[in-house]
Amino acid sequence: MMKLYYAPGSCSLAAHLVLLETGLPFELDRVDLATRRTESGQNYLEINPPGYVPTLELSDGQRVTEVPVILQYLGDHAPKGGLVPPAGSMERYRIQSWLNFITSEIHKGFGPLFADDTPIHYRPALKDRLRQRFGHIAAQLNQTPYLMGEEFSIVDPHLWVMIKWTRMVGIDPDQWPSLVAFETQIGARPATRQALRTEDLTW
Ligand SMILES: N[C@@H](CCC(=O)N[C@@H](CS)C(=O)NCC(=O)O)C(=O)O
Repeated sequence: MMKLYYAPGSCSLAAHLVLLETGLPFELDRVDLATRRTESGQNYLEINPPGYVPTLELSDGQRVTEVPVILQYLGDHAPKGGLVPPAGSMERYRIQSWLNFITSEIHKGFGPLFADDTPIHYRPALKDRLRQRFGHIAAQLNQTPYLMGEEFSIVDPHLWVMIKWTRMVGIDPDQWPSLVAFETQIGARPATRQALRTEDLTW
């Protein structure tokens, strides 16, 4: 069975959501990011040397790392398919552009806003940059219900976690009604409800 190493409410939630969407069997192992130990008693640095979550461990022990790659692995192996366009298609490159945009332009933009040691005067510029990036996302969601168009895909849970984070750092998503509609829609999916219960989140 596959295993996901995760920390509640972190970016690993995107992988947790997509795992549930696929219907594939999996187990969870919670990582304490302060001590780098897992709930099952392993040294997490031996599993993923940079020490961050998520890591997806396959049933044969091989490991897949980095959120955009884990999501694509899961989409490619979803028994019913339909969660990611086929490799080599133009649509696959399009979803990779979104995944990369979210991971590098949005996800990594949050890091300094969550850190206590970021100088206070630097925060407004960080938030402005993120607002500009979310504006780009909102422009797409003004046209289509999901990032890739009319159908839900692996990139939507990734985006959903990022929208949830905006509220934690004082960026008001209400300025983008299409983003809030998307947030409500993804938040109501059975997989999302289940993941939030399991991770004990009251989002
Ligand atoms: N490039 C990595 C980044 C993962 C990442 O930033 N994980 C955060 C949680 S959202 C983490 O574990 N941070 C703890 C640390 O870096 O020590 C990926 O895409 O998987």
